[in-house]
Amino acid sequence: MDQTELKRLVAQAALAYVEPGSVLGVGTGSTVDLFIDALAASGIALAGAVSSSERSSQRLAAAGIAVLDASSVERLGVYVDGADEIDPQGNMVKGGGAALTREKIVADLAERFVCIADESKCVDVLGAFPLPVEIIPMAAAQLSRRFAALGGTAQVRQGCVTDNGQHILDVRGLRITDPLAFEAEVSQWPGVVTVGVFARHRARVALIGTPQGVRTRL
Ligand code: ABF
Repeated sequence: MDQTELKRLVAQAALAYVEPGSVLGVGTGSTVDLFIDALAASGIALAGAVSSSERSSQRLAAAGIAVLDASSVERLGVYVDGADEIDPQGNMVKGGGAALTREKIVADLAERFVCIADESKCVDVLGAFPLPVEIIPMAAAQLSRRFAALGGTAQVRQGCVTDNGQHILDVRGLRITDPLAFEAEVSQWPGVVTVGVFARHRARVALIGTPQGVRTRL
């Protein structure tokens, strides 16, 4: 099975966590694209979806699923989203798709984060994937120096402006052994909009696509 087939497997498996008639939180990325397609084909009727990006909003609308504003809901039962890395505790690195800020906003509304990923995303320690950080452009140099002090090499993602009109730093060379502490520390640095470590909002359910089938980690 190639990576797309593994992604399709977990996208299909995530339907089991979708409550008919509910408002669903929907993430961003190619795995989520396949989840939206599976949702459309399933016939499950939703009250609507709260989306984490323009990309997902367009795909949801094309599938006939009403896209609701995040401010119109108080709580979501489930948030389905992918990841760039996920560790055994459900901590994630996210933001390869430049949607990390709205992903964390929607994840914060949800009772349960259901992560859908192929097995290539599973790691023991976060950091091999260049850590995405959404930043205010004027802080780029100072934040790069702060990451360098932690052993990281930060690079502004060329040609990328987020849905929020900000920039992304991709930070290579980090080994994030305490994701919760790292997320808390970096989140308070001036100029950081969102750091792509999801520890406070870790996945409660992880559906991992493998050639032997879907491995579910609760
Ligand atoms: C999104 O899922 C992003 O945070 C992350 O980069 C992406 C994973 O991408 P894909 O599903 O395309 O592998 O939530």
